[in-house]
Amino acid sequence: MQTEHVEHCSSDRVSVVIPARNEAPNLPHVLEALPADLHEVILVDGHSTDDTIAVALRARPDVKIVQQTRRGKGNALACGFAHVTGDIVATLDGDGSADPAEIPGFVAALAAGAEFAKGTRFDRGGSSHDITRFRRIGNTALSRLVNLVFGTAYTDLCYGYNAFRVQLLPVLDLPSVNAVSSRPSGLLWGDGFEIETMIHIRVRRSGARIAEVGSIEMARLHGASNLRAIPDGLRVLRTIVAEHQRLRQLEFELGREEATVETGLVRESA
Ligand SMILES: Nc1nc2c(ncn2[C@@H]2O[C@H](COP(=O)(O)OP(=O)(O)O)[C@@H](O)[C@H]2O)c(=O)[nH]1
Ligand SMILES: [Mg+2]
Repeated sequence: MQTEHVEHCSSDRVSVVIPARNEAPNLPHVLEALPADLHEVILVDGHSTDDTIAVALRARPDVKIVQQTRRGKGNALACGFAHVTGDIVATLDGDGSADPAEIPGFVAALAAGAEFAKGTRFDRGGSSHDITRFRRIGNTALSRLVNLVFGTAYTDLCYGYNAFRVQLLPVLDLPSVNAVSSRPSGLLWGDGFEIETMIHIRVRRSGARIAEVGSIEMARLHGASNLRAIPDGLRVLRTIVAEHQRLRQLEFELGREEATVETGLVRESA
């Protein structure tokens, strides 16, 4: 599927989506550091048991609070995307690890012609003060695997600081926010930390212009990461396999459609 290439114009409205689960001590820092002139700031609460919502509203009274429908960062992002009304979506974490002052750099990459500006901590001047050695090795290996399988040139597969044009939302085809999971975990595939991998593979498949943007990840300010390196790393690995199968299935269906049209077997009533 090829997306229509859309040119950036300076009047583009930037919507910021911030997933947050128990980030009350970190949110004032994040929200107060956001650049001026944003179209909207959407905070997706992950059933927080602390003061996340109250603190967010105090720090930024115009913040739009969205309650996520299931669990996990992926579901949080999908819920946030469903409320976006701007032209550009920027995603950043609410734990203080992502510098909001980098948003204009992402938007500039879109202005320069990219449709997806993908943050990288490992190229273009980026770095991380947050990632562990173990996670870094896993991320490098998984990035290489995706590059090999999907022909991408990603230097940081599992990073969620990105900006992209809203026209790309349909190609992400994320799990419906209204669906109910019958799994004991309460998650659908794509609801967890595999979300970045899913997005980066699907964007690639859409044919969108992708540009990597260097980003300096700071250490999370307070609290602990929700990510569990081994189970979540395995979810990423399974996502790569599942996306490869999905791609083959889509290509098979496309090929069958084309063959049907070519051989004149298409029926009016179909
Ligand atoms: N709404 C929501 N946000 C989440 C969830 N899990 C993680 N987050 C947020 O996603 C961002 C990144 O998560 P974090 O735990 O810091 O993972 P890490 O950065 O990969 O170590 C933070 O802002 C978290 O609060 C969730 O289940 N729901
Ligand atoms: Mg973090």
